Amino acid sequence: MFTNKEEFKQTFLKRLEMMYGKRFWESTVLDQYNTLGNMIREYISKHWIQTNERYRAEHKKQVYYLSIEFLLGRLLGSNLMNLGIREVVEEGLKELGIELAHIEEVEMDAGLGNGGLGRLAACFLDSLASLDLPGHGQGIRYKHGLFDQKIVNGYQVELPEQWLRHGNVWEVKKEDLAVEVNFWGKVECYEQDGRLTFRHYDTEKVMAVPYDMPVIGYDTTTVNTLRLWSAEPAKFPLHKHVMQYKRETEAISEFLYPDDTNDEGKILRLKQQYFLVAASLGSIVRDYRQRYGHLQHFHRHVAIHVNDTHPVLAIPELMRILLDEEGMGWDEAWHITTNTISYTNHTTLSEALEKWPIYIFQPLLPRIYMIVQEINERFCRDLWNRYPGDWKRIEEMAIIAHGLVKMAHLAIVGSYSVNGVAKIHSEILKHREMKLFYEYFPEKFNNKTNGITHRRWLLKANKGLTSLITEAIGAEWIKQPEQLIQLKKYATDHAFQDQLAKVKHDHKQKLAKYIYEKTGVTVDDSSIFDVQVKRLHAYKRQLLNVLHIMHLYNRLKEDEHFDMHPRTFIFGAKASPGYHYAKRIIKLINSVAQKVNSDEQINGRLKVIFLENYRVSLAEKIFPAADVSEQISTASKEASGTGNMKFMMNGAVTIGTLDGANIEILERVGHDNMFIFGLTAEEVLHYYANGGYHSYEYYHHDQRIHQVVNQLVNGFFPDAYDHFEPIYDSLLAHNDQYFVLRDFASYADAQQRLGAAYENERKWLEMSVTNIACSGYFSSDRTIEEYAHDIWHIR
Ligand code: T68
Repeated sequence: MFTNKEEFKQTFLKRLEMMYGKRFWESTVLDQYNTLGNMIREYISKHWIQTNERYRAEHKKQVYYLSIEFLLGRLLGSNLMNLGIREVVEEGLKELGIELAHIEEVEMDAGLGNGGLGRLAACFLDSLASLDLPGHGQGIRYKHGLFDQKIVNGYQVELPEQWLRHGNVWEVKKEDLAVEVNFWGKVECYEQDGRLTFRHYDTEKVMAVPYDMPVIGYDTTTVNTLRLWSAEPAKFPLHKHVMQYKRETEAISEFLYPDDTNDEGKILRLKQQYFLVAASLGSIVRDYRQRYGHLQHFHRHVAIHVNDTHPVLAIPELMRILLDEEGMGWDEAWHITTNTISYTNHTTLSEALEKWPIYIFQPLLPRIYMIVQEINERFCRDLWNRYPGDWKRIEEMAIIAHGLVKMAHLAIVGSYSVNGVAKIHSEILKHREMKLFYEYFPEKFNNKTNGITHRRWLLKANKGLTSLITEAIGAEWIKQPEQLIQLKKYATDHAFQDQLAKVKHDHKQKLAKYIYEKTGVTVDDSSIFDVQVKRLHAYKRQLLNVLHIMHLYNRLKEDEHFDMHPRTFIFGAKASPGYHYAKRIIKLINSVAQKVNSDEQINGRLKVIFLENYRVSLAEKIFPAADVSEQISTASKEASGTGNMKFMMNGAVTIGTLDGANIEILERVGHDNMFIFGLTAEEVLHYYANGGYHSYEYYHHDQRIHQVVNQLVNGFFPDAYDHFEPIYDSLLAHNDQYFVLRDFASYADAQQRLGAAYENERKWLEMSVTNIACSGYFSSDRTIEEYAHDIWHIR
């Protein structure tokens, strides 16, 4: 391939001509991007093959991480970095008169996910490969990832996302490895050689075709695989309505999270889940049979991890294979299955816990449903033996009850490990949400605090900070991120602080430029960049942030002596298309932005920016430029959060509640380096147990709250008519479920402390350095080492 700049240039030019049949000077940036991608794939192909051969030869236990989402973002930059060829390529291209950065910008994000859960899966793949661990991803190759968001008149508009429009250089289609997946049909049961045998027939067949993407480790020859499945019609469909069959089949891998407010949508989602599971297990088992012949020791060589409940059908599907295809008895099959599957829970919000109506489940997956019924009956029998007569408990724990299949219950019963994603979250699971299960299976429950890959979120996104750190403490931290703690000795070092300030300021300038280009608003790059970027959800309380901004605005208008360091509040958030309340919050943020940004009287001391279409590639521009990280969820609601870690690692200081991983950040940086406010989880849960609180009292007694809440409905926003009434009602008529008004005063106070702290630049920089120094623990390398050691038992 190429070993130096000259060779790179030669190869690049030749490859470009070969691929596109034109001269370099005629090529587009897209041609150049595809050429580069193609060269990299070739560059790593040997290592990709060798990695698989090595795993096979060494009989290594393999982990398969099943996830309905993989939020990868762009791959060119991270692949070049992980391969250690970024400089050669960058310089080579420069000599040809092109900027690598420009080429990187034409890559479409692989946006096959919503938020935290999907991005976590992507970080985990990066860590697995970088730690030379045999772990692979399996997911769905959605034709359209999460929608593109446009803001029109302040409202969110959704457009279909088109990441495959120009093809995908990173994937290899493997038609020969397609797996057949069966839906609908009938099951017959007969006796053969003295045992009950089941036959699933008259089914609708779908071909699952794999597209493999290489997952390239950092500074290593390990290349793991992310296998994404695409749904295609069977070659010779024996179907009455061929066109309809074709449409319905392709729909399976068309969209991430189709609307499921109606039954048709629900069926499609359940189809997607079974499609992922059946295709993944089909290919894992086929591979395994080729190597070992029989499946009796399957669990010793394979670990299957289910990311939330979406792939939990892996449990009955593995049972089906072992029972119906391998002819095993129930007990042996159950032993293997429950020693193969492990499960991560990502939420305690009851509305997010999946439950499938039987009338949808049973006809679509008749054999799988029978197996789930059998699992349920056996489990309930065990419960009866343990808790004789305790019907209430058994009813609460059953997998099937009141016409619903409870996927979280199935996950716990059919796996050997159940983990939460931050300490507090795992405790809430054990002692509240899944209390009964914890009593019954205490040994299954454990915690794995989330992490993020420092390679994408620091090395790639913030090269200035990366060099600065390495100059100070050497480069070991890159392989051992917990070494970042060495930076603590530089926390009060003025020279180091000054360089850090410069790096931060450079990023703020760049982001200010981006903001201007996208929104036409000028922001002051010496103002405090206070950022809240995440999915829009009531519990994440973007509303608390925006009400406080309205309050600051009111003060600036009313009190000419009010002295405040200029602030720029930056938001990025997509709302689920059917989540109307969340969409109104987006409109509110934009209405406030319009009002504030155009008010000359406040003289630019306050600006509000909503950046549309928040996604991984935009996040990489935002985190390095942030001064303040907003992590203000209602305590007990945010399972972990991972944005909090990305901000911290880039030197932002957190204002946040005692929720999710914020608590573990606080344990490391201490109250001197973080602004904590609000109710604790215990207080919130206590309120819930006692019927909530009286938001009216806070509205009546706090003049600031009174004013901003009234402004939602009194014509203060002339462009929004009565559009904010539901927000007003959520706060007053519906008793403010998320304690926005309850936490307002405490939040405003924390904001004031933060503003005062920013005035002392030395002190602020000390806080910033301390946050970076303590962020190593939150590398996903640490998280993955814990999974590998405690759950998967791989080396
Ligand atoms: C997030 N969950 C948690 N869910 O909210 C966050 N859910 O606290 C945590 O840090 C992160 O997971 C990683 O553990 C999600 O992102 C979803 O996106 C989701 C999607 C569909 C159904 C349910």
